[in-house]
Amino acid sequence: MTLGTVCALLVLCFSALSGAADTTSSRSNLRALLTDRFSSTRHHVTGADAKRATAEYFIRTMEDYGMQIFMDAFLLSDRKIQASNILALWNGRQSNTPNDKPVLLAAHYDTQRNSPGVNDNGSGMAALMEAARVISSQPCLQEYTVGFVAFDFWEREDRKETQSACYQFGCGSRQWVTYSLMPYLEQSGLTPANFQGVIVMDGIMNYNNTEGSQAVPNAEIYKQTPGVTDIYRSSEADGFRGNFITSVARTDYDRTLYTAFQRKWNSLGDPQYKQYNALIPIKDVETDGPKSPYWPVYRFLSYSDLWSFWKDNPDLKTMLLSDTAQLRGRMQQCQHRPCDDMRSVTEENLGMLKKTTDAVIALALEFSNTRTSCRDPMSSAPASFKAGLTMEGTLEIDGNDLKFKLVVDAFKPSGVVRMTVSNDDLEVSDSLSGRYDAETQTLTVRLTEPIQAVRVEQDPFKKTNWNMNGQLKATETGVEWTGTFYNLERQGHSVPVKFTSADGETSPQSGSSLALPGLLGTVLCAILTRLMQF
Ligand SMILES: *[C@@H]1O[C@H](CO)[C@@H](O)[C@H](O)[C@H]1NC(C)=O
Ligand SMILES: CC(=O)N[C@H]1CO[C@H](CO)[C@@H](O)[C@@H]1O
Repeated sequence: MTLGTVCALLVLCFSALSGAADTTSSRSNLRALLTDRFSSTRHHVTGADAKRATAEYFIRTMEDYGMQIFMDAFLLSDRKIQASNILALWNGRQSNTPNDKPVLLAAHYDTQRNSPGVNDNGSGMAALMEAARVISSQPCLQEYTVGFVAFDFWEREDRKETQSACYQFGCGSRQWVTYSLMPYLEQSGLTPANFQGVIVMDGIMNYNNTEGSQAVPNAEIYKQTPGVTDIYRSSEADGFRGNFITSVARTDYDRTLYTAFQRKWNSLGDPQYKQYNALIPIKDVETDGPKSPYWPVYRFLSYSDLWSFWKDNPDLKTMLLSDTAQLRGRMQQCQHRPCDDMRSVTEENLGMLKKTTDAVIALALEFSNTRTSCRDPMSSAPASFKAGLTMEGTLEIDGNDLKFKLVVDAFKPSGVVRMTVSNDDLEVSDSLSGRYDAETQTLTVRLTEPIQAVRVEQDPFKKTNWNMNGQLKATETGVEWTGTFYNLERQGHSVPVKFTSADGETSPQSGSSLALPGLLGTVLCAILTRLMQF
């Protein structure tokens, strides 16, 4: 091996490795989310501004993480009250293909009329957003899609209330599963069997280690209910302390979810926080549940957004994480009341929220097949590919060659790329976001916001499939991106595209733009070269 080869290998080696990204949540972020974002009533009548602000904050934050946003707007109460579910997609290598195996995390962002809803369900939303931050900062492009969905209108109301909406629990999630999830799977050629499942988080931070703080109504029935006896016995042996998170799932059909969650939980520290399963040994809970002698227990367990998934299609794998809500400690008095407030944010409670969030993150990273090390996106990309770069290219649309301009708005260490594509003559401009895959030197971008309006005649999900994908190469004058533009709305129309950095727009800089790891390799080489000369 020549010295040159050794040097080349060294540079490659040092620039190849991405620094291991953190895979755990931050306690202070969780606290800040609860304090700053989820501590005032988020209700369409009594807290409309706060609710709107929460939705906007969720969208802005997820966009900033490089995710694709899909709003599902719908109307309730004789079409008078507007509602919206929000989905943020962290797309992987197999997204929008029949090889995808998506996994979803979910929570609801609305509250009851008179409750700040810090625990219910600010805690689920805080976990959802913190998990999104950690997962989207991983530099290795994962195989499968991870979706983060914030549901509107979980909470139901009495018709007597002024401007009431949603008279049955889970209006938002029922709407979403039927009109968003199922069409989304179908667009990618997926069936519920390809869907790895959804984790619904709802009230997950009320920890109480006081003996007897865990209430168990109808203990005689609970004790002998199949799937629930274990949690009853464990809790009894521990003096009915409210010190655990419950995974509610169906014994056989949701097994992959609750076993993985338990595995992740047990691998984390802080053993004072426990985890138990409450299982329902029925697949089609809506149809077959009522026939069971234990129906009152199973029905109680399924009072959450998970019901919307099971109801729509029993093949959708679903698990709920819950601190048992109004059955524990203070929440016996505060559930859905004004006192579900910042008093919930204690160090002990944050500890349980953090452990739950970390187990969920670990599960999502495993299910999406996110590797912990890979080539570093920034140092593997052509040196002049960075924020501010302008490229030009032609796109064939309806037989016409149209010139488009692409501006790179951001290129992050996680490989996230945000761009604006525009055509001045047509006066169109769209935000794109995607990832640079250092392993294959491929850049894939999608429309950032496929739709923001109430569903009309067209199927908005087709727009999630709009993408541009191609190889990114350094050229003498800058960068070239060659690949295909794919638009499902046009019958799967796929056309070749080529964008090149505009002349004089960028000068390929070597030294200054070398990433630190690459620089390290270069310096080592120089030293090695010196040594070899002696
Ligand atoms: C724990 O539960 C007990 C019994 O319900 C209650 O009196 C106490 O206030 C709770 N402690 C906290 C910190 O919520
Ligand atoms: C504390 C808690 O869990 N509150 C509510 C959160 O949302 C679920 C439904 O998704 C309700 O059942 C809980 O009451």
